[in-house]
Amino acid sequence: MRGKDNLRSAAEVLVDQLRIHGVRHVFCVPGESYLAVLDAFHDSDLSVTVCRQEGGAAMMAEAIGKVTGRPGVCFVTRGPGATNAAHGIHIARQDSSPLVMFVGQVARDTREREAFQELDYRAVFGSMAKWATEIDDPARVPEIVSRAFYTAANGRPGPVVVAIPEDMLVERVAVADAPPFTPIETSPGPTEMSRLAEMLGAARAPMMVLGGSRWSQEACDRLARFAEKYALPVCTTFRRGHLFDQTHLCYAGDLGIGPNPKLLERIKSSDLVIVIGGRLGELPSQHYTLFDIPRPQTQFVHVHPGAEELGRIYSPHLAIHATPTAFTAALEQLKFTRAPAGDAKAAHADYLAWTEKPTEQPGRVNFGAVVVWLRGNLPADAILCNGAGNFSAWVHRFFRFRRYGQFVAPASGSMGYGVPAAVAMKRLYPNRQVICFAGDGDFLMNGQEFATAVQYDLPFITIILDNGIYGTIRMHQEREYPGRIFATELRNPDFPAYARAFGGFGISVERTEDFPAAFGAAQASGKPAIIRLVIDPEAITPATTLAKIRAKALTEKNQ
Ligand SMILES: Cc1ncc(C[n+]2csc(CCOP(=O)(O)OP(=O)(O)O)c2C)c(N)n1
Ligand SMILES: [Mg+2]
Repeated sequence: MRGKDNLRSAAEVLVDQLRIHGVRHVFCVPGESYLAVLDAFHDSDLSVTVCRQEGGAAMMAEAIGKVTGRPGVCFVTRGPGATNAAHGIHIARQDSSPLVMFVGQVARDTREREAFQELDYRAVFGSMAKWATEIDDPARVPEIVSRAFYTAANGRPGPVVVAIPEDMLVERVAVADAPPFTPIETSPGPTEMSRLAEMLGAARAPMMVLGGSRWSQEACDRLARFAEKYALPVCTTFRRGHLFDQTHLCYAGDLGIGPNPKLLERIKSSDLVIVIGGRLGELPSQHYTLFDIPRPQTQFVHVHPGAEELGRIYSPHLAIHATPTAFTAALEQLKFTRAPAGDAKAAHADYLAWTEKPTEQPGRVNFGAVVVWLRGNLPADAILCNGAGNFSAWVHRFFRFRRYGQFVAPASGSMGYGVPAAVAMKRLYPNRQVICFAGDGDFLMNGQEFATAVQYDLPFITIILDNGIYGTIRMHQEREYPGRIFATELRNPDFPAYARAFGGFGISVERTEDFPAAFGAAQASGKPAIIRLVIDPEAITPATTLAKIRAKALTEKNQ
């Protein structure tokens, strides 16, 4: 957009630049520090979602980055706006998701005086963001925004923070737009691929471990075809279950918190482990115990899009610097002198046995049974979101993800993620069914974004697991300090009434058998909905109870 002088304000250049880079959605909480950008949005065709808290806005943008592989974008105000948003920046960092956050900044001539809400964003986000910068010169907006997109999306993706001083935004400039950024697919070289073929051909019991970002449906399909051709077992890491069709005959299970012990045994006895896309962080590596550091005890291949991640913790027998998408394309061309002789049958049978039926639980609502019902009744392209808490263990274990991008949850273990992620997914895919699972603690960390769902008519269903405790912490407390309950109990609001107060639909479920009807009613309402499940706090994991954990800890203490 140009004025009569044929010039544009820096804010207009910035918004034009977003459109050129393919941005369709922006999430924001407004601030007087970037009014000029809001005004440029006024005449643009971007879909702008105004949120209730910057943490929510940043998580929404992160969720867009997570499923599309292209940077999600949010705008927040200086100082408290930016620090509120830190939540989403941290998730983007740990989950390797592309995100660009713009922060309104004080005017350039007041900087360094600790002006109103002034912060030094390079310092504040220095260790959290992949790049943190500030634009001083309006003529450099195209250059810096372009770099922000390249940086966020390529290599190992991550968050970029760009501070935009308010006086800079209103300056008018004649400047050419930068062209659209391009995602760069780093392809493996022929030498590494032939070495991989040799290693696979020689392996007795190989295992593929999928994680991280930079996947696509195409990449997942190619990997599945390769696994099927050679009967290679495949597992997925913490909260990356959507990278492999879990009903596929080669699916071996979820390598996260509380994994199937048989999966762990199988990985430990593998003579070749191929980690594709992920960092094999603390949770999937079972607190860094699964493989020796730095040199794993088994033949170890690491495929990662970030060169700096290869050899960072594990010194691999073969390192392949490639994006999962490019790597899986190369896999399809792989030539063997000796074809791999995998056997995924037993691994998949172990997975099915572990997940087929819900476990017995105290209380009248068995969440495992609810998840099993959902897995049989949700459409194949439904999207599931959640935050953090023990409740998510039932989703990881009993749901069966089929498609890429179907599971949107923080590998970083950040509470409060589910509702913002569901808002973002419903904005991105209005015609897909979106379900959010939230703990009672987890929900209220960003429950205010339920108002955003109502404001934009986003009818997703939030299932709140109301057990009256910060269950995860209570579980650890009983393990470490049995019987000494402290700061883990919750007195909750009436969640269905909360939903109704916001203009949504709310219902409580006290027995497993009442869930399908409640779900139907939530769907039929056509509104954002909350279904509260009354969960017995004793039902702390699918495998055990609080009383058992306490008793075990007391016995061990007394020994
Ligand atoms: C932002 C954030 N704060 C604190 C924690 C620590 N934490 C992890 S799980 C948890 C309790 C979750 O409680 P709830 O949502 O009720 O789920 P439950 O474990 O009871 O199923 C807490 C406090 C965290 N992971 N993230
Ligand atoms: Mg709870």
